Amino acid sequence: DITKTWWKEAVFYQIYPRSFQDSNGDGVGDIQGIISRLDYLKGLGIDAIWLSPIYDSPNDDNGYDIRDYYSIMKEFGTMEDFDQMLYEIHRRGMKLIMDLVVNHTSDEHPWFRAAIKDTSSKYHDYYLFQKSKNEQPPNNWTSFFSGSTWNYYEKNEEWGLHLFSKKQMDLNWENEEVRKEIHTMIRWWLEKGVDGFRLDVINYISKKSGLPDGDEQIGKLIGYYGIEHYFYGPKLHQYLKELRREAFEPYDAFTVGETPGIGMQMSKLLTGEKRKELDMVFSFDHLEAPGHVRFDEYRYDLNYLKDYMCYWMEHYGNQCWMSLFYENHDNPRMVSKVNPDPVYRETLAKLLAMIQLTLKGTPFLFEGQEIGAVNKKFTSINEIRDVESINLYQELVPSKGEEEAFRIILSGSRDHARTPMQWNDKKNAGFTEGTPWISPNDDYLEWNVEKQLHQENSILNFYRNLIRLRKENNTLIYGEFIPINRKKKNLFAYLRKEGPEEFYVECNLGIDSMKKTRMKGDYRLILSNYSEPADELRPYEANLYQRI
Ligand code: ISL
Ligand code: CA
Repeated sequence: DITKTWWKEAVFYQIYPRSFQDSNGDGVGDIQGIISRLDYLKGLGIDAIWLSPIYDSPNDDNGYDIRDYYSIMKEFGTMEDFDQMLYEIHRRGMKLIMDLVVNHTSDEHPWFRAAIKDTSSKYHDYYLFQKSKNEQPPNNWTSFFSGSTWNYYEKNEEWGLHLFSKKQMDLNWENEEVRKEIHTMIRWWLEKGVDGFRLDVINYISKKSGLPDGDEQIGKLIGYYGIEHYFYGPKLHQYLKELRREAFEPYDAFTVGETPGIGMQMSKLLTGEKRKELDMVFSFDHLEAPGHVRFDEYRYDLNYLKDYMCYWMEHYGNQCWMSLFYENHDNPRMVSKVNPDPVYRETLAKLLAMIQLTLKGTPFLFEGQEIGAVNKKFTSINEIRDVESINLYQELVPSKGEEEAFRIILSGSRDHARTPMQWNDKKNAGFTEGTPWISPNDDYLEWNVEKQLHQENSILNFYRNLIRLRKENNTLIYGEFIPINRKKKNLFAYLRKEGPEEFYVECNLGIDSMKKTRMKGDYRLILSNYSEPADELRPYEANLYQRI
């Protein structure tokens, strides 16, 4: 009784365009670069591409600060390049989903310009401005990128709200005209033929009216003040239903919401098939172990991932469908979080691949994951480009000192995911002929696409095999998920079952060998991250069997 659709069967691949492939030597990835790598993605088995923002932007937050929703960032190319890319993606039988950033715009967007130029203009109400009696901001909310969420506009003697950087101003979704502008813009891209959208921080769009102070306790606990007033706002469902009706539905467009912090029950309400809101969400609770935040230095225990996944698989229901991911452009590399010891890098990367591609849900790979990319050993704050890291560093230095502040940045910086894609062992990993906007990880001589394409047992070919198996066997997509020996620490074993077809996955989540679970029946090993079978489950061993 699960509805079958293309996006449940697809394997998605996220491209961070700035870091993927430069085609003209200016050191910045671009659309022609992407076009030149489409055959590679097709060869890997990718069905759909999620492209991080490529709209015109002053790049305070690498495109997540949009100046013009209707044009392409000059550094990335032209609208003709975009049209060509879309054509080339479709020609290969793949789909394209765009990044939709509509919680905020750049402060250089013409709407915002008009809003601050003349407070009586209609555009003033497109954003969230407030007066304040004293010199203090209107409330105690804190920005995700450090400091207050309020920026003061002296000429107008008022404050403007920004949950992210002060160049990313929050839109006023209460204003119907704002919502209509957004619907029109979405339809314009769908009219071009794009297949759907990833909706940036879409659960933040509705703010509690009056924008009251955030609770002190919650602020201290979560690390950001005010979040309870917007992470699941009063009109969220209304706005999403309207978006779907007015923009997505007429084009049968696919949507995946980026929804930090909402947990399972709210995810169900956002994605329940009959509720007609979103198709899927990215939930993030599994990216850090409980009690930890991204900037902590700690080892991530995969037993937590197992518990989280089992819990979701068992309770999310048949009306909702999970997204499966560990990485994106906002997070350090998973292999590094779990175990940075290079001895385990390859085995661990393959174990992670096995889990991601055999659980029930839609896998989203992030560029570089398929070659086992790890965090870069940045050595100085001068190598860091990300606005979040730079702001946090500046906030920390006075109390912690430069060394400690940099250590914290190094643990959690989003730049770990943003170093150039490692294509080969040539200059700058084959990413650019010029000077890259961020320098590549220095392991690229050994770890690159070209090398792994030629090695039969590479991580890349492991991914390729898994994707192929998933495509050839619907059971790996729609089949029931049945955990085996669930309570046993470090063992992650499960069946995927549909009718007479059955697959069995067994994984060792730790570095100590362990006993195998005896299964009744005959199973044939079809994929393993070890070249020879053994009686024990070795460190990070991952095996896929098919019942015969
Ligand atoms: O910043 C957070 C807490 O540290 C996250 O929960 C945050 O809400 C989330 O990462 C939002 O990310 C998205 O929107 C941002 C942009 O910088 C990110 O790159 C994007 O993925 C603002 O547009
Ligand atoms: Ca370029």
